[in-house]
Amino acid sequence: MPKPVQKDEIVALLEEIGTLMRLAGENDFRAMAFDRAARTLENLNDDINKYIEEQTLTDLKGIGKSIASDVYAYAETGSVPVLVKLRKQVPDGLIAWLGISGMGPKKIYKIHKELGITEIAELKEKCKDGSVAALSGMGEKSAEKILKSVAWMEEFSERCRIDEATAVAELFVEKMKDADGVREISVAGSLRRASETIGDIDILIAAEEKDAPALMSRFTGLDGVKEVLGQGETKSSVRSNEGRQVDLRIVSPDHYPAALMYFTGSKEHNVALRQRAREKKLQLNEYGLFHQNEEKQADFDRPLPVKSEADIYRHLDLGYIPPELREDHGEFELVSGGEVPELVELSDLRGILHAHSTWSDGKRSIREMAEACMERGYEYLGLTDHSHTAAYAGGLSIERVRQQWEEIDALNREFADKGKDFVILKGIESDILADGRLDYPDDLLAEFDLVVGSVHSGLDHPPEKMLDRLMRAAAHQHIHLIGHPTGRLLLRRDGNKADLNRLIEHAAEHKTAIEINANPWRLDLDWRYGRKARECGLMSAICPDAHDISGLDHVRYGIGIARKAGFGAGRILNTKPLGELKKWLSK
Ligand code: DGT
Ligand code: CA
Ligand code: CA
Ligand code: ZN
Repeated sequence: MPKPVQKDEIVALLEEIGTLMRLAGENDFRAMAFDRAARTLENLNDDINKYIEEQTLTDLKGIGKSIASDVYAYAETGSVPVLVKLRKQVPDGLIAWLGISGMGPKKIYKIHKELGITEIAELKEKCKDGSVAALSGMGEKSAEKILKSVAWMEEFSERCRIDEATAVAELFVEKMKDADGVREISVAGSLRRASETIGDIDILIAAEEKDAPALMSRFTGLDGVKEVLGQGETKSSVRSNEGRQVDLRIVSPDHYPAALMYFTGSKEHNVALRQRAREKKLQLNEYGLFHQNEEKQADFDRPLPVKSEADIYRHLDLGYIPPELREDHGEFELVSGGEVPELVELSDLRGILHAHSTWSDGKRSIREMAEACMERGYEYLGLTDHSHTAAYAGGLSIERVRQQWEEIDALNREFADKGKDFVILKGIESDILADGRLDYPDDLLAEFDLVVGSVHSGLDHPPEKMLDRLMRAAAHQHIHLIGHPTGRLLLRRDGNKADLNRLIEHAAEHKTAIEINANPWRLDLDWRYGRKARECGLMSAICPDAHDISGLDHVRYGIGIARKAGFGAGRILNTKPLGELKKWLSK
């Protein structure tokens, strides 16, 4: 019996075969057949497993016998002989060349074959010494372009952190929003969805057709633009000074709501929405929502009235789905029946938990951090410097802890005398030791207002051992909050592989919260655990882990992740007013 497969998985499989065939220098017609089949399946609305079971894939236009049997083989055995062969045949080094912008598989194969090289370092050399320029169909210009693209690739990985993308996007939006003819402007794509890493930045503008050319020229001519990658009437792409790709699309005001929805994605969310539309004999596309004609296509003369994204969702009997949730990750169940989940917002935060001062590895004094919190309108700061074992980060000895408390008491007295409604909580970020114990003896831990437990050493422990450590810590009578549970650094270092589903169950049982570390390097707990956390009743907190004043503002990225996780304010400890928070911490 074939195992059930996902359509996406088969599409990716066929695409990989097509690409590898070209990299292997095989007949382009054969490779194209795989691309065509991938496109066909991508657009398939029925369950692909039905076609596999009945062996009727060849009924679909664009899928021939040989590709169909590859798919059947995959469903039956989990692998495809032709792919296994290709993976062996194509040198790994060449695959990396696909990341060079402007280098397609055919060009890669040609250079590889004629110069006998497989590594990017070799490619750079051959571009510099004139060998690439000497190839037929190439030239000085092509070689230079390749060198430039390789330099880009090496300097900027393809994806970036959300704080980097946000800074670039805000600059572009700022410079475009007041231009003549701009009716509406928004970021779209993964940035609007608050994804943890961003590929390119998408910006959408609503404007009349007559205003579009001037807007496009303004965009491609902005100061922040280093290189224009492409300029058209409705779409342009540029490379920003920081090396990020920014795409701008201009649509007419009528099309704006549907276009915003389309270009916000995710692709998977869009696919599910279009399917839902078809079930109602409607067609959804980037222009709007339309009735179907006899050919089951959009009848552009019969649009449904749409003034906003919410209207589109309503026509599809759905509540408004906030952008952060649009990942086809359970959001449709969340809003079925027209209910809209109330997700936590930045303005719900009452205080800061998890921040450092010069007492350990922070850059600012306790007073400076507290004053910055007050300026931002917060009621409390849960100060959590590092514990003793974290010697590299200036972790506090027991004696230093007591001295720090004196300083905190003095500051709190001063704030009270001045009539300021602000309190510093005595907290600690205690290392979770190799065996799962916390740093410091229990009687000292008991005296803190707030105990965060984090793993900072032995990060490479195997998953079972790591889970054990975390579970032991979560069950500790004096811990309140687990810090950055996987320890990942986005785009730089993978986190531990402990089974977080089990940790979440266990932490919820012991009334220990797990933070969403809002530092854009971390964003850990990952939002994908949101459903599990909601089911278990896990509490969380949006923690900046600030080591400086600017770090406090990272909570905005934590809000994005909490919203992606489907969390309302009630699940976030630092939305509680001080009195309620203290009550929660003391139980
Ligand atoms: P990124 O840039 O990799 O971080 O991720 P996105 O989601 O921003 O992806 P991007 O920039 O390629 O496209 C922006 C949105 O446009 C995407 O989320 C959904 C929509 N979109 C783009 N291409 C397609 C497509 O082929 N099919 C569908 N359904 N939607 C697409
Ligand atoms: Ca994008
Ligand atoms: Ca894009
Ligand atoms: Zn910390």
